Amino acid sequence: MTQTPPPGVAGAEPLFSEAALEAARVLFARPVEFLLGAAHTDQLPPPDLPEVAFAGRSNVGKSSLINALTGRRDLARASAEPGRTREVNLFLLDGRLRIADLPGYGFAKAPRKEAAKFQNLARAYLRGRPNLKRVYLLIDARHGLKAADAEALDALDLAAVSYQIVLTKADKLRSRDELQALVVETAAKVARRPAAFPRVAACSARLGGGIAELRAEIDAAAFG
Ligand SMILES: Nc1nc2c(ncn2[C@@H]2O[C@H](COP(=O)(O)OP(=O)(O)OP(=O)(O)O)[C@@H](O)[C@H]2O)c(=O)[nH]1
Ligand SMILES: [Mg+2]
Repeated sequence: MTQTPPPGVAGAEPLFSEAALEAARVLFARPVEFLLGAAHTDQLPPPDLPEVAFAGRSNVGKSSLINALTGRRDLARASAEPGRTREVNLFLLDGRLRIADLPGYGFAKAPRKEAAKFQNLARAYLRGRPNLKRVYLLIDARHGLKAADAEALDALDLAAVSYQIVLTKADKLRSRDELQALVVETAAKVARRPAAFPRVAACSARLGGGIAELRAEIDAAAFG
């Protein structure tokens, strides 16, 4: 199958027009505020605004990516200690888009057992948000899709929530070719999953690669 290489990868066709990239840049430069951390789904605000959510294994870079997208250093709390984000943390961008930082999965003393559970709170959130426009399922580019991620993908497919794979920490790979190969391989792995978005994104929160394009992806998913 053919698969569009990730933005910033040699040979990639531009995915978004200059106008779309600029509109998304402007959106993400608007004021953003922390709304609340919900330990239970009944603490969530009514589903009256479009929402996007960031999910993935502990330490994959969810909080760092939210900071990179919004250009804020410490909006979402990022940490070298896995399992840092334990609640559904909601942020409000420009008074019109909510962004959810979900607790990571796969971190426990018995990792396999914990991974199989895909955190009940995140699961409940994913099932119960009619305003959820897309979930960004983050995968560490050094590891690729793992068995533990299959549990999360299954949960998303079951909940019929549209989700897009985002390869994180792209700066840790040795070359663009390596990244491109991983994008193609990952896209093939999710091709038959009913709720998976066909395009696989890649980015580096640290160096900024792929961030402008991911902003445009989010803008399109939320308001397109
Ligand atoms: N090299 C590199 N490191 C990154 C990148 N993004 C995040 N990190 C590092 O990865 C670690 C985890 O990042 P977080 O953003 O806290 O990850 P998280 O997914 O929110 O983690 P939990 O909340 O524990 O589930 C931190 O040490 C970050 O500095 C990236 O793009 N490149
Ligand atoms: Mg976090």
